[in-house]
Amino acid sequence: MNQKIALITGATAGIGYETALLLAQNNYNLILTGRRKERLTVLKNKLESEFGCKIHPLNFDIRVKAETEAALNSIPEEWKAIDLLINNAGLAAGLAPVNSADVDDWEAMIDTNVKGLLYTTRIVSPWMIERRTGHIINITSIAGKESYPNGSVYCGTKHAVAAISKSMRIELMPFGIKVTTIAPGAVDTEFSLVRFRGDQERADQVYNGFTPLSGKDIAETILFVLSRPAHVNIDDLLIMPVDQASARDFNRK
Ligand code: NDP
Ligand code: 8X3
Repeated sequence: MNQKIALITGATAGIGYETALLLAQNNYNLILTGRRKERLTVLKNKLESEFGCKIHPLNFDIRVKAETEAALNSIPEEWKAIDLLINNAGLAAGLAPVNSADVDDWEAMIDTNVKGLLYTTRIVSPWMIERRTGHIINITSIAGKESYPNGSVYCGTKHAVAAISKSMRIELMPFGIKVTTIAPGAVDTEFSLVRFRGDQERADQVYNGFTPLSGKDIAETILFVLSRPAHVNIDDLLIMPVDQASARDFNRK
């Protein structure tokens, strides 16, 4: 029976899904969140039957404060001893300049990537403080280190998460809580399909001519971060495909 508890936001696809798969095999019971309830149910059944862990699925839209608070506060007492929070749920919506971008896309990104992360952390971090232990991993991006044209708000949200994480690290240090940011370059997940509203051809072009990172690569990186000795924290980790040297420079064959 697994011993530790992790909460992963956005576990129905991509990085969150692969991380759930790996942590289930590495001593974690998991609280898994997302809007797509059916996917959460399938994942729960798979992980419990294959790896003998316990899964507590939570189906809510992280943009909606009341929904997020209600879902997280409904977590049973025995599940509140959360050792690890992975703030992963996020998206890019559209790729357009400030003068013509869709304002609703901006709101979706800010509400999910920044406000959703804050709502979640606001509820879970006091539980960690009470136990004087915990680890919070925030998934930022190369877009949190550089800004690229037509990505002002996505880049802005990831820069915001990087800044918020730095303050969190200082605030939570006295309680022995580690805060890590992981900033990936291009990862082949549903990310681009979501960004381009289901346009598979356009999404595929993002990863054309080079080998992108996979969700599994990021899951393994998370496991590396978690496997450091108790006195060591990886503050910030930038991980890129070999054929990507910046947010905009790719070696496409
Ligand atoms: P995916 O689209 O594959 O997965 C995104 C996950 O976030 C899904 O599980 C989705 O669940 C969840 N999510 C999105 N919006 C909401 C919402 N409103 N409420 C609840 N859950 C939500 O993308 P990735 O796995 O690639 O993205 C994970 C994180 O990694 C994001 O923060 C992204 O910004 C970041 N990232 C991604 C990179 C990439 O190239 N792919 C690179 C750098 C960072 P559901 O739809 O079921 O709600
Ligand atoms: C996702 C990577 O460069 O497409 O965060 O914004 S990028």
